[in-house]
Amino acid sequence: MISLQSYLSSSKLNAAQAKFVILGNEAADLDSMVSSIAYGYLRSLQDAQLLALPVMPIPRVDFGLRPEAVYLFHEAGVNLDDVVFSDEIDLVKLFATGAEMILVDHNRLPPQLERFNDRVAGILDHHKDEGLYVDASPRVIQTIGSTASLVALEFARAGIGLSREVATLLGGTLLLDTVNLDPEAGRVTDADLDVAAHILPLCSRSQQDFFAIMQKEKFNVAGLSTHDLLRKDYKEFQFGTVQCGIGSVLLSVMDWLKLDPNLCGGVALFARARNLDVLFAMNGFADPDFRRELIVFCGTRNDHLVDFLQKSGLDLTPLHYPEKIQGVHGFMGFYNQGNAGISRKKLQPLLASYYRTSGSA
Ligand SMILES: [Mn+2]
Repeated sequence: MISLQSYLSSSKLNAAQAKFVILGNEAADLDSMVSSIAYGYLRSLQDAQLLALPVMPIPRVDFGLRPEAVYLFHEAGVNLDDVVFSDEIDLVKLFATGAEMILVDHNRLPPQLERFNDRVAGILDHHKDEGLYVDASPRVIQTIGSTASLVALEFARAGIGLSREVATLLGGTLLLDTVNLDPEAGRVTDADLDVAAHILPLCSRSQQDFFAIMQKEKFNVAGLSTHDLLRKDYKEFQFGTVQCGIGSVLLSVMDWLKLDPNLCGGVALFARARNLDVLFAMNGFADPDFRRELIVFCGTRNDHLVDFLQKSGLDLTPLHYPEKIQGVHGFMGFYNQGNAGISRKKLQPLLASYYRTSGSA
């Protein structure tokens, strides 16, 4: 059996001939990157001629913004020189020569790739099913803690055992995504537990140690600017004519202000540079239990939007310590989000329904 490392180096070497590009979501979180690598590897084990190429959907320089991924790739023995990033491959050219795509950890292409909708050949995901690409095969969209679990299940279905490297990648991701398999966090499912029971014994560290390191790295924001914190785990959505960005930011507003006293200016600049009508920062942090805060930045003041979020159950309470900016910069609101269960994955469909009925920013 070819090793994960040989698979990666040979897929990079033959990148220009790839028949399948395995692509995670644009936030390029750990689940996306790990799932694309592990699933590409599985497909190549099933068919050595297939040339399935995992592409990390971020420029190489941005990989360092994800210390949990830096750690886990190293732990699993993945050599970064053998990983392909979005700025190292001409996807347009690949698709023009007939390559197809397999989406992991999302089931709708971001706006900038929508012209390749007809190239989506397969999906493995755990987000809300957008009902697209109905002919894709496989088309597995399942409520589960992590796409990494779905990939592990695909290995099992294929009757292919997991090496220590692959188990480490999938196991570390599963632990992080399900907050150490904690039912209280509301992410873990029975299927994840089955997967964990199977793969964690194959990893080189105990579950507790492994999770503790992953969690520490995930929340490691040393040296990051406001710009970096916003783009580190960022997705953009178009709702009608409304351009909306949502960054997931892993520290409290108070800690963010300590890192960057000009937080407001930085958020406004980020929104302007991307022509956003609205920008959310979803702040999630341990205090010691998991808590959320929400920053809403709008080009023009929009009380309806906040009212809508309130009616949708976010349980928002205004936070007063930063000055609101109004006027040329736009309008910025800071809130404690009492309902910590509403993540970006849940906020996005709420916003889609809001803009469908309100029709404007
Ligand atoms: Mn995921």
